[in-house]
Amino acid sequence: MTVVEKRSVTAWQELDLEHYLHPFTDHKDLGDKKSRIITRADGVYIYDAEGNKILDGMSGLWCVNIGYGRKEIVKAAERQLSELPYYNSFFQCANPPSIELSEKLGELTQPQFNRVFYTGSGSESIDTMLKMVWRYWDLMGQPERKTIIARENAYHGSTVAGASLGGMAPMHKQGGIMPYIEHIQQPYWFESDRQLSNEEFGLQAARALEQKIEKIGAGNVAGFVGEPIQGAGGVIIPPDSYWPEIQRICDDYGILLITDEVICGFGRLGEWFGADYYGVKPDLMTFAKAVTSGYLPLGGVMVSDRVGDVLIERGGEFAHGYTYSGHPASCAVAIENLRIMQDEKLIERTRTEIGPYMQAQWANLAEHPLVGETRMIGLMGALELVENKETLERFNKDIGVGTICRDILINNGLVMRAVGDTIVTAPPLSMERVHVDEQVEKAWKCLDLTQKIVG
Ligand code: PXG
Repeated sequence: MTVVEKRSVTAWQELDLEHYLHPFTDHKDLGDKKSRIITRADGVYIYDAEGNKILDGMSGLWCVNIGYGRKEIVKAAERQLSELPYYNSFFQCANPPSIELSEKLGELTQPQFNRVFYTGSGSESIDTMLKMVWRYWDLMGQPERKTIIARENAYHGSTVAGASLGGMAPMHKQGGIMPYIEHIQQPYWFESDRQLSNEEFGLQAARALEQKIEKIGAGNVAGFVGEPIQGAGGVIIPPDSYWPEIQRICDDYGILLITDEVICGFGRLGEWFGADYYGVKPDLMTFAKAVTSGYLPLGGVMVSDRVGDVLIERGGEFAHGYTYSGHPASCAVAIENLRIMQDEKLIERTRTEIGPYMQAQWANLAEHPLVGETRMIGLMGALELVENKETLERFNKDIGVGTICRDILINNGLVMRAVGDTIVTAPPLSMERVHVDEQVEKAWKCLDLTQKIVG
């Protein structure tokens, strides 16, 4: 049984160019280069139609945390699709997998979380969160509390609310920006003038929130949203002083704290959620990606009792929801995925074994002449490419050294992402030491090859 016809690589590429508009892609540019057609995957490797085996240092797109090819997941999906492939959760209906997953998520999250609202993606989770925040303050009798403060260079998805809350200038340019959204600086020490110590800089970056609240007027502010570690922005690991100060400010002003856990959630940092890693207590958490390890689409918002009790006790109907909210097959896959994470202790392993091993190997890349800084928490890391290792001066942007390096990496059997001149990685939590060694050896070799071109 085959669902997709087998074709030659060039036939796939031609059809792709003709008919398929890809996300975040310059199609004129793609026309010159052609797509790489990924045909299968197993463990920590993906395979393309030309037969290349590539170590996936990005877990797909920050999501395949348990690795590829897990037959238990396929069976869970098959069982559910046979029994009940779809039914909606509107009109007083529910299905067993979505209920069981809700119970499970209540157990895995901090004690204030006992309820979940399902979506189909991270972007939809962000939209849901925004509407919940507005609804909450309306029901609290403070409808003027509308503004949500987010960070520059944050990524919160591609829908209009996601792009607006995100801090990506090119997205704002093309999609506009919604009202009631404000941005403050990101806690990116390497990009700062580096005059302050890391810890002092963290405090200063957090206090930008306080200044913004004062400027807008505390009575107009609804909440603050941030990724525990910014992912798509370049794996920006905040100084340890940052999140406790953000928590202090949110508490002082009574505004809602929202962590966007779409990347950090489900083990990436060696804890279930980024909020757990940083010891903060959010009121809402958005999630997606690794809740199913990407095997099927699913997202959601964890709702604390502070918000949930008000929505339910005072709110009547919350006029919001999606066809695929609580999709039974996605929820069944999520349950099996979380079982695997727990039974195989993938998160403890990330915290105490494979994470520390990878962090130590990754840190060795700092010796390379092109590398100005390395950083990694759990299995989420970055390295900064610089022209001058002493002064940490970057290359001229027009050179595109990050993209050059990224292309060399994939042609040598390793996927990592380039965010400008920052190379980022988030490999599967199922990595073994041999895979870590392979990744770091390949990275070093490709840095050498990059240096030959730009050095
Ligand atoms: N929040 C965060 C923190 C994310 O990383 C989203 C929301 C949106 O999720 P959906 O499922 O709607 O895509 C994301 C998504 C990249 C890249 O290039 C990162 C994401 C998506 C696409 C590309 O690193 N993150």
